[in-house]
Amino acid sequence: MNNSQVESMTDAAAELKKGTILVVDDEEIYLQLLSAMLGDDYHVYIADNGRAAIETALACKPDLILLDMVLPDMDGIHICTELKNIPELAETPVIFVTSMVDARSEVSGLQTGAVDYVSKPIKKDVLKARIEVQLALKHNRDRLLRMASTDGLTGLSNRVSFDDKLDKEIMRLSRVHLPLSLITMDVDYFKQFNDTYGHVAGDDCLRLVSAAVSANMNRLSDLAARIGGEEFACILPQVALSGAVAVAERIRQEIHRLRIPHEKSQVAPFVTLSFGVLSLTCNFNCQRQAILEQADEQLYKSKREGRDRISS
Ligand code: GH3
Ligand code: MG
Ligand code: MG
Ligand code: MG
Repeated sequence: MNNSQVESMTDAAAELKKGTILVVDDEEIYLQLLSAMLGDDYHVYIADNGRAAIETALACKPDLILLDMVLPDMDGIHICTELKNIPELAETPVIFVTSMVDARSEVSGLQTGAVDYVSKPIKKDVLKARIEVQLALKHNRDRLLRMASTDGLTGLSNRVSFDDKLDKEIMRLSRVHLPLSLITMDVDYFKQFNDTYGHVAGDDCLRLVSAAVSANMNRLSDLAARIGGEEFACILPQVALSGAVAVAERIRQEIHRLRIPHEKSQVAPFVTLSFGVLSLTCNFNCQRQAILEQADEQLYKSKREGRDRISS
């Protein structure tokens, strides 16, 4: 077997690992024991104090945390409480693994939000079985959350997650003095497209348009959504009006390049989109509904003035 075969086998073995687990314990012997016990099946990270636990969790985004109760800098209850207050980690399941076997400790551990409580000395098979249960639950929950926030046809965010994100960004706008931009888009003469080429081709067209929209989202904080039948929108936090208009123009041109045939369009022999762009600053004391109405006004201006254009 040559080196690259060995490497690809190692990669394959790494791929087969069933998740990432962070082990937090101040005793070297437990860190070693748990790493050895879990290392073949999971990616294992370790931390020997509370601060390191939180930093490592933020960096490695584990699927599960095994948490000791007694640590030098903060106790397990305190660490678990902190984890639950960090949005990116709040949903990460925590299992206490501890020699504190009294009922009061166990109750407080569970009340803090831990999903399970396992006592030391560790029974390998029992701990592994409990880990499996929690990872399976997390896997299912993640899948349901993804499904609930994704548009089934295009894979973009759906209306619910668009509204959630917009509400969050509006709240942030009142605290942070940075602009927030919104692009709304609508396919031109799409009813005629469906009438000419059929509903299946219409769906394919919407998928192509979605891919072009999503390819132009540059930052992790940007969000592209399908907010109606043939209507799309992007939320661009910390982007000023000129930047958002530039993004809209790139999407408009990308759609042109696709040259999706549309012989009944009154704009061009291919599919085009109309755009509305709106930029908000902290002075803008608005509700989501009012903001969307203003974005729609811009979009309808584009429609009125001939379609395949951007109004802002
Ligand atoms: P305008 O240029 O003014 O936007 O005209 P339009 O024909 O695009 O607008 P209208 O609102 O009259 O029609 C929208 C069409 O989009 C009608 C509907 O059948 C179609 N549509 C909505 N959702 C879907 C979908 O999921 N798949 C397909 N194939 N068509 C859809
Ligand atoms: Mg300890
Ligand atoms: Mg429409
Ligand atoms: Mg339309």
